[in-house]
Amino acid sequence: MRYNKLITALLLGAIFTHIPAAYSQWTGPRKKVEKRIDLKYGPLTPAHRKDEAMERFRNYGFGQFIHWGLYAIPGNEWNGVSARKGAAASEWIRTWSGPTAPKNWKNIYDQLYKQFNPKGFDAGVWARQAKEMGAKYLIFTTKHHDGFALWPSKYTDYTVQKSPYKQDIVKQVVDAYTAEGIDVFLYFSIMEWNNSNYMSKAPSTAGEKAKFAKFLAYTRNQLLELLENYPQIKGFWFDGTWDQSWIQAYDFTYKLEKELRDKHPGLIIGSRFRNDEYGKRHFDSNGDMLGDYEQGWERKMPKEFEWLEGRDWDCVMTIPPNGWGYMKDWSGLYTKTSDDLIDMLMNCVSMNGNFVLNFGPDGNGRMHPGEDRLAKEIGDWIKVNGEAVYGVRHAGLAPSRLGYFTRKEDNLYLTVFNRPVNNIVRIAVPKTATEVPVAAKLLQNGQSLELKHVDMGLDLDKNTYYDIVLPEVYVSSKPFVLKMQLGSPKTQSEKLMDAKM
Ligand code: FHN
Repeated sequence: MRYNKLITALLLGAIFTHIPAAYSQWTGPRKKVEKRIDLKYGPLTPAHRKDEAMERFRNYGFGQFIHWGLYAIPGNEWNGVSARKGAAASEWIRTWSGPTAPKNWKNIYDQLYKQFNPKGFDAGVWARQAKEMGAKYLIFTTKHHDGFALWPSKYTDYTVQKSPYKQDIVKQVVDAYTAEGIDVFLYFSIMEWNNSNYMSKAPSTAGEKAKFAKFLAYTRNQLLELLENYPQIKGFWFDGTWDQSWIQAYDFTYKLEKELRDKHPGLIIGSRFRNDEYGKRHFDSNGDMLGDYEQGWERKMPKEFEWLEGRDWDCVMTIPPNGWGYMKDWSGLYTKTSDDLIDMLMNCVSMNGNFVLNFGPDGNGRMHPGEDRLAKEIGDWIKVNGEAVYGVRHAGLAPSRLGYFTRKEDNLYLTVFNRPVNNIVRIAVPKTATEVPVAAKLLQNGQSLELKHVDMGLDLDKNTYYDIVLPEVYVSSKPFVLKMQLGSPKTQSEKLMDAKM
């Protein structure tokens, strides 16, 4: 295949930077294990699933995350007092402590469900906005760490059914997004702060073991219930799986993952769900990924494509520095601009990842006005440039300082963020490449651009160059995409003698 040939040639020409020998986190360059060991609780699925559902996941490019729950009511403050310095994030407001925390705060929080009545909520409005923004999938919080279920779960009383609102929110969201052609993944926190059967440490006494066994049975029931109730969903996005109690339950979690997959063929589960018998999370003791995609890129992304070693991944991102649930007050915080977010989006897709942007609607079911504005700006950009975003793959070229490369079939895209002052966009291609840019245009309006082969003849340089000339009169206040047609090289790079010194 021509595509493969180009990739190989380009990869051979790429400069690989040094990878440090050891890296302790689950994100970043990884150390190869020296000796593989026998594991009973390793991966249940192949490293690179080839089925249709996973191919679809790879083609999403852009998704929306929604964090919605009781924390939307306070919106990171209470009676005019900000929780900014007292809680880790807006959706963590139940943990508010220190001098600013209201008296009896946890009790107040736990009673918030009696006020949950989002009259302004219309799942259709959210779904249409997401579609206009260009999201191809949604990750929606069915329950966060507080344990409040947005669906009428049979297995707890702490659900939306007990609130004045009463109706099944998960159903409305799943139906509305599915109707707009947006795939739905359900976020599910294992950890529950106010469930009396939950504990963070590994249960040790008989009493603790019995309690935690109840919690595990409850978790299983809820997950099977979600699959039963919402069969359209494509996957689960698990969270809150870092406590020792869950880590020690590896036999249970292994069997549960199997059961969920058997019940729902094609189900996609990321690397956060479970660990092996040695407590290794995301990647087992042999370094194999535990799940279908890397799920550790939260508010961060890989510096180099090579770190990913071909794995699938997503990057989930907040608009404020941190804070996933509604934050009434954005003042005094840097909130990412649409340029920041488009840059992150293109960075992700250029490395075969999906970029997922988080929204935190308020207690009435409306998005923050800042989110509305960003959704519109991103959507306007994607409408013009989506070809460079969806269904694309890593181009196999060394990174450009001008922007990000993506590739689809015989098309190479460069999304330009840094326009050169001389208006010449220079693209480095290995001299051995069998496919090179043969034509170029502006994706925005189809205008053809002058393309020249430039053989620099630099000693020790394995590249040859293609220059695209930007018309001086072309002005863009946003990143823009150059679309190149790939074909056989028309001219060969001259063979020059290496300098003898
Ligand atoms: O603690 C949560 C946090 O509130 C939020 O839900 C994010 C989303 O990725 N996940 C957790 C931290 O990893």
